[in-house]
Amino acid sequence: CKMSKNVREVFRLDELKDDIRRNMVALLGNDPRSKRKFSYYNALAYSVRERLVDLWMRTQSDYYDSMAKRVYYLSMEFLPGRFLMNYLTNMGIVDECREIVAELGFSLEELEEEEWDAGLGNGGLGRLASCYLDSMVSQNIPGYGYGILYDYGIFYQSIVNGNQEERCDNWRRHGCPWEITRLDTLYEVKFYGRSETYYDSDGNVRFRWVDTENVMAMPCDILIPGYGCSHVSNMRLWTAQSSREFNLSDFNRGDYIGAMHGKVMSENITKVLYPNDQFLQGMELRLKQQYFLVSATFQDILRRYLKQHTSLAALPEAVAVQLNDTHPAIAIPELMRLLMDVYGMGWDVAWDICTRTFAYTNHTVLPEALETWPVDLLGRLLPRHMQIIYEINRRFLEGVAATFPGDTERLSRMSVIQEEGGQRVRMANLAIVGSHTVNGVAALHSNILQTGLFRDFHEYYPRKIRNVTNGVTPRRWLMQCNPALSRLITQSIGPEWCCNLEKLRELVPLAEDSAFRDAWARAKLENKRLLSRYVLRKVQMGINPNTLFDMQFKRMHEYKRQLLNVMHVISLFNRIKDNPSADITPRTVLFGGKAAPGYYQAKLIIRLINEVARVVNADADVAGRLRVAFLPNYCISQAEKVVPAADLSEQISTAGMEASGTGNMKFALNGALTIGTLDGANVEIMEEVGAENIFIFGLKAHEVAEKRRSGYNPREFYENDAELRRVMDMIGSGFFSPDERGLFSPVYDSLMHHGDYYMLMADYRPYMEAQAAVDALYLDQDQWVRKSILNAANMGKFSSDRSVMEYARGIWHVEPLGK
Ligand code: 26W
Repeated sequence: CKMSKNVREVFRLDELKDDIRRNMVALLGNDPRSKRKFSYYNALAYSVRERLVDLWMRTQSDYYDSMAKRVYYLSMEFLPGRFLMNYLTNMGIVDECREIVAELGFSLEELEEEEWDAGLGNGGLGRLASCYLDSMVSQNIPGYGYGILYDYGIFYQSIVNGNQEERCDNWRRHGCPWEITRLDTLYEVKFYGRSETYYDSDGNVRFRWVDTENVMAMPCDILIPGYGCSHVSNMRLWTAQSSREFNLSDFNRGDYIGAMHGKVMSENITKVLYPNDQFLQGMELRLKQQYFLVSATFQDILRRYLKQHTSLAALPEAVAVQLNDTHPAIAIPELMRLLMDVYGMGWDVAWDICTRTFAYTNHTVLPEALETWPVDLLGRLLPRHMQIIYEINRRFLEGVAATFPGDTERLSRMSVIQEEGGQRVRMANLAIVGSHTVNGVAALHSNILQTGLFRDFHEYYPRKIRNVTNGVTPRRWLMQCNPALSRLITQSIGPEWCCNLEKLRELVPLAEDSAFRDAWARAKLENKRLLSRYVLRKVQMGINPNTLFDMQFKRMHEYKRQLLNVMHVISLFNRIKDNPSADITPRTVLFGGKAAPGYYQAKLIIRLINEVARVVNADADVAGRLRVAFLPNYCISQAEKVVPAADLSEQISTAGMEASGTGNMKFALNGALTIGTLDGANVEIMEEVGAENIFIFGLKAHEVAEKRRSGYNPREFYENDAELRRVMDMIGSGFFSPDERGLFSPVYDSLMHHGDYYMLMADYRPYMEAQAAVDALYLDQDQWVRKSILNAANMGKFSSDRSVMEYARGIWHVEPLGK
């Protein structure tokens, strides 16, 4: 929409074909007559990228000249997915490019498939970071993403005999044409050593960090074009390089290899992404990764700042740093250290600068995901930071004690140092104390932070904890992934929706127009056909596009309750077996998601899905009415195929546990109806689309909390519900694992004997009833399609453009740069 008509000139499209051929030869060293798709993909990628470099440099000098305040989005994870179509979409040259590629003898789609998905994150948090970069640069907000360039991203998942197996994701093995490596920019990052006191020339006590082991950080930039390309920004990802100096003592002893050993080991820091989400594994290497990101990033931030300023006093006016969860929270003591030890400031001045610079986003309330680091580990790796953390805490607790005299319980709850069970640093407490603003990611979640997890802090700092509801970028998650629907929407209401998603409201009246409904249904069917072909390719299974596509795609976790979905599937199976001629709504139930490699129960649920699928899909009575499949290796590029094809989106976490969810937004935006609990952003989705257009069921967050307090008895539901009892007994007795009867006992036991922490038993019957309502509505296609339209039409709020503007105005205090 914002795109100027002269893209042909701006991007020299007349020369694109020649450039592709030139890059085939000059950059790739390939014969231009070769017909290898991979070579053409690369040559195209380089030819596209080179068209953005000028615009990127121009954007950077705009930032510089205007002295605009810049946003630094610090994240241990980014999930950008594939870049090619995103660049073309945001440059507005998809159609032109398709033609050019066709003249070279390829389809754009087949070249797109040559790209390896950049999986530098686990799930929601990483994808959110990438959506926010797209929205920042598309709205001319000067911002950068800072992260780590892992050699190995999230593992590649394959399914072997029904089980998840992990393979390494060697995503850069064949090179990555989007990376711009800055071989000449290197920063030194220090570890270990000790903190030493000395007196400066004025006789003041000062600290310095000495006898350190050093590693070099090298940046690699990936350009991020805004929609319409008026601005191009970048994410800067760091890789570890061995330091230039030798270990002299080894070297002098003639131990050349010994001296090299340490150098080689230091490059391990950025080797691999930790594949746990929502689970902390307190590994030293992980803490090293976090500090590596933070140290390199702050050297870069201060270097850039000091090009234009002589004093650091105005840092908070020029720099806003957003901490994406606590993973980069070591930045708080790091900035204190830099300001005091390197730039000579006193504590109070430094602390004021610090707290006006940082803001922290919390993404989870699960206790096992909250980061704490043993004091002895942190103190050994970062001795000076440990001193600073103690001092931050001492001053902080002094303030708390003055406000709440005598309340020692409160002091111990709020302390940055946890004392029970060996001293540990609570990173969330540190992040709250060191930030001016803390936010949750959906209204319900932020409320839970204020009244639950961070209640003490909310009482102490009544305005610090706020809400910014998550969003997703409509460019990737509608325009790019769903061309059929995008075309229809643009034909009907014009093209502005992709930069102003609220415009989708103009579709509301069209829901009553039967011709429009037909066109809408055709677009959905087209997407379902495409997905069916993909499913056939991936798992050699035919699925029928005319059935209800029921989808649950997200990380495997007990709280997300994929198991509840399986229990519904088993119940449907039983109903069909009991009454083979029953009139039931034909469904295809699809699952996808990775389990953390060490998460036994989540892996067992993957196995259960596959075994249930085996039984169901082989049964002649069921044929044509129920199919189940688990699609291996869920990732961004798979999501782009799955999301547009969904009829029903499963968002069924135990209320109070899913901070927001963003898959819920993507599905609804693409016209899926949601079946879900009142959890995370589902609450706000219901408010936007209307309670009559969504299937809400189950316990509410406060009811879950009450039940936990008053004693929850899952067996009661088992005893009073014959259908549930039968499902549980089938799982427990080995009906789905005849060769290994006890295989699924742990699943059975977790619900029946270990307290059913996630309350599946309580929500089973309400879920079954909501699913029955789904079945009934689907039979009335007119009504279903109407509601599908109303869902998409009312998703305006969930654009990441809105979220980013809320951060910009309310937290970062930055304005879009005028153009
Ligand atoms: C230390 C291990 C670890 C790693 C990642 C703990 C926690 C995480 C993330 C914070 C987990 C995560 O991705 N949370 C998700 O964040 C999304 C974006 O805000 C939300 O939509 C999801 O509800 C939330 O689960």
